Amino acid sequence: MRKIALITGATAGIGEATARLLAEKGYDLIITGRREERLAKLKEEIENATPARVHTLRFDVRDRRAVEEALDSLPEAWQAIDVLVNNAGLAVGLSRIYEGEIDDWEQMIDTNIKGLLYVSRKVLPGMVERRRGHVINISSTAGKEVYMNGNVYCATKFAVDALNKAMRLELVDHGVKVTSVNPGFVETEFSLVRFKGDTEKAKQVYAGMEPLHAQDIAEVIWFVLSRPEHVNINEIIVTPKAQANAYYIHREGQ
Ligand code: NDP
Ligand code: 8X3
Repeated sequence: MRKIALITGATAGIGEATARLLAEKGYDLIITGRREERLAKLKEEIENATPARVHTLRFDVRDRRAVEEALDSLPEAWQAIDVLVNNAGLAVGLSRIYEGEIDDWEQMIDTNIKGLLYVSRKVLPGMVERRRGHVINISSTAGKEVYMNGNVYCATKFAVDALNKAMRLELVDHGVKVTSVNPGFVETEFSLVRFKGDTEKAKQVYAGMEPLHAQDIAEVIWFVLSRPEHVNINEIIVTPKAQANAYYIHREGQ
């Protein structure tokens, strides 16, 4: 029987690459995000290119009711979710904490922590009932070490790290695996979002080094999922070759 993976934030970057790869590997997909046209386009492309079936759910993870309604709306054939990839997330702004934009903080906290919790709260009971499943939480090197001006974004990813550990503790006796994938710099729409559409600033983040590509993380997620049933990868940190940790990056010519 084909497995079902629900991927949040599949309209761009890591989520989109993961959706495409898991479809190739034999999963049916529930893809979510706020941008409906992108969801529809991705569904069409994946269904044309692979045997996968794709169900789209448009919602904002910050909106608790919308999350609940969307997941309650799943037809019966889509309810037995085998894999949850908690990927939707973002950084907004990069400034010292005493100069930070409080609206930006709220957006990060509401998306990266509360949104992840709302989705998990709806999906986990089914996994517990069926005594199988795998949750992959996308945290970050920013959830392992704090870097200058990263403050609240880092705090949200430290929270994801803590929730990942909590989930593993509380699901281990229910046959559900839990893994965190912690990437360093990945060139996606992430920096464009962080710098509120400033393409020049976004480009500078990756100057003089080769960042990871979304596909690199999709392949790590596939590696995690394709281990034998008795094996659980607890967490995995993956950076570009030029990145030593969350804040030390070697740039050519600098
Ligand atoms: P992108 O900006 O390319 O993709 C982010 C995805 O999250 C989009 O699909 C977006 O969909 C979705 N999303 C954001 N906010 C919401 C929301 N409120 N409700 C629903 N969906 C939302 O970034 P990445 O692919 O790089 O980021 C994916 C994850 O990886 C994030 O959790 C990020 O923190 C993490 N990460 C990224 C790294 C990087 O360097 N790129 C490194 C480490 C971790 P839409 O806008 O359509 O709603
Ligand atoms: C995203 C990577 O280093 O920009 O989590 O925070 S970083």
